[in-house]
Amino acid sequence: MTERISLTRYLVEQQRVDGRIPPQLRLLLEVVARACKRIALAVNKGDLGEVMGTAGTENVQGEVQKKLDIIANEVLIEANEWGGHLAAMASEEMDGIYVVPNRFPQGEYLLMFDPLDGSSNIDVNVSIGTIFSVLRKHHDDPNTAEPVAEADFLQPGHQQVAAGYCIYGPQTTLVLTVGDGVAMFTLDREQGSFVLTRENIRIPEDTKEFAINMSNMRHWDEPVKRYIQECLAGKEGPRGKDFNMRWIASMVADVHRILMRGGIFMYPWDKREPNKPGKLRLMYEANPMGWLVEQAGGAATNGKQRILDIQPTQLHERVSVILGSKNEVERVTSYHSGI
Ligand code: P6P
Repeated sequence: MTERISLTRYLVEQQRVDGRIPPQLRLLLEVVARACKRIALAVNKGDLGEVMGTAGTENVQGEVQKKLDIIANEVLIEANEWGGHLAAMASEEMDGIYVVPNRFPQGEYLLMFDPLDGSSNIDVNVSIGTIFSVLRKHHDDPNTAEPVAEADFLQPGHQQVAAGYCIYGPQTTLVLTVGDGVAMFTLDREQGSFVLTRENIRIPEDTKEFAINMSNMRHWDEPVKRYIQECLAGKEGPRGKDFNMRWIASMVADVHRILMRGGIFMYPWDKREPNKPGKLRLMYEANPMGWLVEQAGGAATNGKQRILDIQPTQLHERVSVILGSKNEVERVTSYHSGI
């Protein structure tokens, strides 16, 4: 039987190939992977552990926090703060940035994460996941002595140096890019390590499967309504083919399906909260997922522009998200420009 390549060996060999993964970034990615293994253990306990239900608190988004949201957040903070690879972290579950305490050395990277995305699915045993994104602290002036601040995080998504997610489903699977394609690592529970199971993942440019929360249809803007109505019209309609629909209400699970077999995922702006550009967060949901999708040959826009080109103005900024099979994303985006 051919020996499986571990995550560590993959990262070391990638570093040898093109130097994309300097030692500090390799350490960061291995520490995040180890944290995800610990989160998986907590998630897998379910009712057997003291981890289910709500924590009785709200996050900065005003959302009720699940116990596991807080556990996952603490696991990621504790795993990453001492290694000397990070200057600071930011999380959906924390109002401001978390600067690495003075008792530890500071590194050059910034780590952002949604520690447990899809947490509305925790109590019903549906796949959830951790999403992470890595930036350099001072992208413009690496030599500055300025202390790290929230403004350092406000970089467009095309400046990410690594991004990925870990999905806690029937398998625990880490999906990662450092800018040279997308690789997938499945947790081998007997060894206790992530092993390479797929690389150079590609998203088909066309699809017959869309993912959107249809209950919001009456609130959508016209271009989104037009696209979905054409999909629903099927063979007899302008698309000339029938479509299937999926909505797991867990972005990690919906995006993973798209990376595995294609599709389009949409969480567009809607008029329920007209002052918000969308529901999902730019820095630690749309940017990492958008880069993964692009690295796999797909596309990711907010309906008007490439998500990775959006200049953030605040840490918890929201965004409209249309991502997946390239030709479908381009079609929806063209409808937004009136074509
Ligand atoms: P809705 C989960 O809370 C999340 O942030 C994404 O993972 C998911 O795609 C979306 O919200 C689901 O939202 O409104 O369908 O429950």
